[in-house]
Amino acid sequence: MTEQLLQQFKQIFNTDQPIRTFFAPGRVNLIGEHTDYNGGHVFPCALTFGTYALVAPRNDQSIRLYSVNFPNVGIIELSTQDQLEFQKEHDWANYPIGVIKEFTDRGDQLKTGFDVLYYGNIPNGAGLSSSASIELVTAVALQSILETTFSSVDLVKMSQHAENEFIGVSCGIMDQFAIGMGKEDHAILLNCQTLDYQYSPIVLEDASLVIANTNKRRTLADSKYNERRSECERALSQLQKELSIQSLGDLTPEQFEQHRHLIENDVDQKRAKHAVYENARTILAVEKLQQGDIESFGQLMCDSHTSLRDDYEVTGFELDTLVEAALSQAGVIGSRMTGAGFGGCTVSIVKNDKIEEFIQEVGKRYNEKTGLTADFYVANVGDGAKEINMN
Ligand code: NG1
Ligand code: MG
Repeated sequence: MTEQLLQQFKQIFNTDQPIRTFFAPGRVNLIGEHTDYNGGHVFPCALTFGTYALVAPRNDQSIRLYSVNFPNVGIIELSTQDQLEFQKEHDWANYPIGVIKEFTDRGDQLKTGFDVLYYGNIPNGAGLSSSASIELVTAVALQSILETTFSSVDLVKMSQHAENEFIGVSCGIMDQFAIGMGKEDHAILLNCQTLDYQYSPIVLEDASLVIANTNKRRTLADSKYNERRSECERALSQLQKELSIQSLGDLTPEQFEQHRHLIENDVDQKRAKHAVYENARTILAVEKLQQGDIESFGQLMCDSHTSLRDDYEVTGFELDTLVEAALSQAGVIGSRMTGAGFGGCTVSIVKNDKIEEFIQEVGKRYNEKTGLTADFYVANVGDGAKEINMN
């Protein structure tokens, strides 16, 4: 595959400059959903599939971007002198262009132009963060080409800023952090308020992580995402009348129960309840995992799904069907939706000797109930964004 990408690069850009290759993974969040923008904890890990970027410098001021995944869009051509702004016709390339702008906004002049070819093997729009993957692969590539010295966390923040300001998606920091900072065989417990983090080895003994894609397009995800953010913000501001807290992530479930009456609207109360309890669940789940208590970790994953279904209301028929089907199988230790919800993927912990049966049976039940076909991936936990050697 990599040799093929090199050939394609030479063919498309017609260059004999040295080509360097970078990779950024996708991510899956194991627990801690819709807590990042509420100042709580998340527990994601990087995957081994992701986005490749092959990069070569040019002798002139052109920047040329091409994605193997979007051949119809063709080569997007810019100049290092351009005022970079979001343009609809740039399509997917707005993600890298937003990151390029982060560098130029910090005074890092683009001394020469460059060519970049992208190839990604993350299912699009499935909640495994293909967008953050493109952002981070661009950030690490530019860092090398421009010889800048931003820290990895700086590159994470620049990528999130590009998504917030250039793309206009007001996401939290989880995706970019997991992808920029990931570590093979580890998940990251991240406090999204302080950005304190801790790597935790994923040791599942005789079990694996299995991702299932509903293949249901997440049409509601963007609008409902922003709605949930405002519901939580409203709840927070009402709690702040009596409590000096900065975010919902500052509250324990006990404190929340004592003060929840301050939240006027019942719906806002349920949303805030999810954020507070999910944060506590995440911290507890990581403790259990570190103690080798995978059963309790799995149970907390299931509790997370129930809370996302009943209190946060971001699951939907497809995700609920996949999780129910998963939990009816032997050898399943835990199962939940992952990402923003409304479609996208679930993640389950499944005993290795039951995986084949799991895929067959869950796939069958899902298809019978929804008419859709799910895709399954046994996930390996890989490293964060980095340069790779293609030889
Ligand atoms: P996905 O599912 O990757 O869109 C979204 C947010 C995260 C986080 C989760 C919910 C974006 C790009 N990312 O993830 O920051 O809030 O939902 O936990 O919107
Ligand atoms: Mg995205």
